[in-house]
Amino acid sequence: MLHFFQLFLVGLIFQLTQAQYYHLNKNKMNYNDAVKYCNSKEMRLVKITDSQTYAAVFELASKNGMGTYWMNGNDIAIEGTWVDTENKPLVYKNWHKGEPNNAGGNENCLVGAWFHEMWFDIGCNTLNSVICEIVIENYHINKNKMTYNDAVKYCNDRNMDLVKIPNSEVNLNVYNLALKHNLGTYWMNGNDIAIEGTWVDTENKPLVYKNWYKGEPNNAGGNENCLVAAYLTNEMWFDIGCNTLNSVICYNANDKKKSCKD
Ligand SMILES: [Ca+2]
Ligand SMILES: [Ca+2]
Ligand SMILES: [Ca+2]
Ligand SMILES: [Ca+2]
Repeated sequence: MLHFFQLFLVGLIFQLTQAQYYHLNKNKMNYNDAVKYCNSKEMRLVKITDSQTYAAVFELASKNGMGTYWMNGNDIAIEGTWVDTENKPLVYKNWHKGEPNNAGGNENCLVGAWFHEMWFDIGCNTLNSVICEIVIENYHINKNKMTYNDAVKYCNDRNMDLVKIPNSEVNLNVYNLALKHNLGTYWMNGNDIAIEGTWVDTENKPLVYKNWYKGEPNNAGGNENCLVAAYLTNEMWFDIGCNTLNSVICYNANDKKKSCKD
């Protein structure tokens, strides 16, 4: 059991840098699987928009012994026209001398390598490590404190949802966003208003993933029916009165990122 967890922890390293939030996986996979892997964490394959971002990513990859790693870019649709997973042209490029060379007529995906601070085109079915990043523009953060119902409405008014936490990776992503914005306590999408002890989201779907703090949910005073996370206790959850006042994180669920062949 211990052995399994050690392997798990070696494979998944979460790193925080100044402006961006990254998740590294040293397991090697093809480009499409890398795109899907990141999307499954509500993240995306790392996008390099400028030289500073690239310097940060390269340093992170080198420090963690990533070898070769996918970055967000391909010329699958039109040879020589490099776009990201949202089909937007790559603005910043950092090709190694002589690259992209489309060797063998079939190098359509973007890879970085530890031994050189430059980019290569490579076959999309080759196997490389993965760097994912939080899609910050999918989140909207409001430090103003409000009740649970007001938080739900605040997000809905923006055509967003109060943030849902489907798994531990998203929980950590959201927690890191909260930390960066000094949120203190913030609402998440969950309540047991209708049936005490039965936790559902705003669509009345049961919460699958839970991350309660020790002794929680305790329904203190018989009236704690809404879901909150607190800065002080890392990324753990509490039930709390729905009329208490907490900050808000909304998520844009309508803007699911497309993987390059879906
Ligand atoms: Ca190509
Ligand atoms: Ca090449
Ligand atoms: Ca309760
Ligand atoms: Ca409680």
